[in-house]
Amino acid sequence: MHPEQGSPFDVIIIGAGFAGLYGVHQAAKAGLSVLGLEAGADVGGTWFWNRYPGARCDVESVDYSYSFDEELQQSWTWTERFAAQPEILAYINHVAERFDLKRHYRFGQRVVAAHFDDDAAHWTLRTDTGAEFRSQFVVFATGCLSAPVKPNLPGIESFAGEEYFTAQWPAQGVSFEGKRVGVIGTGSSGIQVSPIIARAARSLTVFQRSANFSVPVPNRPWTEAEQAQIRATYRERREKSYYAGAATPHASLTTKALELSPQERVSAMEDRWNGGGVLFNKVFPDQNSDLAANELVREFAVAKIRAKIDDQSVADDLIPNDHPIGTKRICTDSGYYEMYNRDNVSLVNLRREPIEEVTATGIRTADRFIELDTLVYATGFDAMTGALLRIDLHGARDARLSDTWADGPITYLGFGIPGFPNMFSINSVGTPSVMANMVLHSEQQLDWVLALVQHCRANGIRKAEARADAAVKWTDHLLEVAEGTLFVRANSWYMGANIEGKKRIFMPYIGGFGNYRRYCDEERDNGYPNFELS
Ligand code: N01
Repeated sequence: MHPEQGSPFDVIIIGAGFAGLYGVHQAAKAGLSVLGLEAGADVGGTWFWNRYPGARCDVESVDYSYSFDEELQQSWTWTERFAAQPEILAYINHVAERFDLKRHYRFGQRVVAAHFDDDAAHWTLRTDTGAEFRSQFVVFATGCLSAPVKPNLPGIESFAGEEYFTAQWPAQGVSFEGKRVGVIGTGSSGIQVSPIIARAARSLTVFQRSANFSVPVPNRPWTEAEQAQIRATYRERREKSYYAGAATPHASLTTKALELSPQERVSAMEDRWNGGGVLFNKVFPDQNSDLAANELVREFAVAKIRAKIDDQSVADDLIPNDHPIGTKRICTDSGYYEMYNRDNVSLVNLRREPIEEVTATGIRTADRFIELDTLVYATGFDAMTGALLRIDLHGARDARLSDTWADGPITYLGFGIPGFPNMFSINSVGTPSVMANMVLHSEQQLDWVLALVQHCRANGIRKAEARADAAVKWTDHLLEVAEGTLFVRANSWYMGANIEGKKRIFMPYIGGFGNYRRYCDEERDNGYPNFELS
């Protein structure tokens, strides 16, 4: 309840990650009564939970940061090109303190239910502590990769050693010294954490179900000259990013792969491989849509990977052969492949040798028993829809999100779900989100939603609900764009393929951040024609 009047808040924003914090700041600045609810004990979102050693961003730090305040971006100093989790979390805390945002939040409040009252036109949210909060508008800034999934392995509950999830890493850290450690999962998290464990542990066994491509992160401190240059041109850098494909100043070449000479192609790939991060997925404009172009990039990466591994039979297992390169998120690593040259590291290929059971003391595969003191799960998330679907969500006319999305998630521009008035999902299905720089993406999302909230308030509008036909059309459009790419060929979390029984559809909007932003601008500038305003 609103502390002063006992009346509902204007807006409740759920989540204290990059998106939620920015939303709370802008809402308060606009004079709205705003409450932030956060499941964690403090701010940080993804970077609060994923504290595993080696966690690092794959977008350059100077881009993966807020742009809304010139003084903030001029005064903060990123020490490294690709920031590590502690520095990103320190930045988020700095922002929260600088703009006095924590006072708007209740921490340790995981929203478990949200019900819309049609007559009163407000939402009632209940948290896991039993507390209830009401607001006219609700914004779910609950993250795309925030609903961790524990694997469903026989006997998993019987393991008597230490167990850790990369996505719920203890703040006090973990010692692997002298331990026999197993890591399950070889996505971005497993690939980042494993080399660090390998250096400390007595032994490390990596259990791999699917191989992934990884590009080395060429991390280093920014030089003072670079920092000065970035500060001097920050505005231009941001302007370039606001309507760019991935919300960063970087773009792919404009010439298609096969139209370049072999030397030009290699030089372009070398350049992007050395540039690091996710840039390697954007060398040629057609690498994610034309299999022949993709194959050139794949062959280049395979040669690079093979060169790092002493035992080529291990390399055979580590090189993916089940998806075009880049159609699953390319990982970024620091010494992942080289790690397999160590005597204390071994790889178990679960496709050949599946896990039969977990016991109190280790893992039995089809071929052997591996004794373990510690198990690390880097087994991923129920991506993009999981955080919302884990909440008991009832909209207008008793709509339930689980029913509305039974045949797959539909949204209008990601923000609006038919049947759920005054509720906005941020960085959701139907947005570029995970394909783009999440920080600028979050700014765009919250600016758009808060403009709609203010439009409603200025015009005496009690309810804003996405039109069902607009949501169907937008979802068809996003699937059509995806069908024109190779992304639909991979069993990726983008497709919902990592979750048993989850509807397979490509969830993010792959048409580019700039194009998406133009659709959003148009909707706003035309007075929200695809929303029912009443
Ligand atoms: O999760 P994942 P993640 N038995 O889903 C395996 C972002 N991120 O946390 O592929 C055995 O990619 C599963 O196997 P398979 C980034 O967007 C970014 O690593 O389903 N294995 C897979 O290998 C990333 O894409 C950074 O066959 C099982 C792994 O677990 C996203 O988050 C860092 C299993 C899960 O990989 C998710 O990454 C970290 C089972 N029962 C994360 N169940 C940066 O660098 C699952 N697996 C910025």
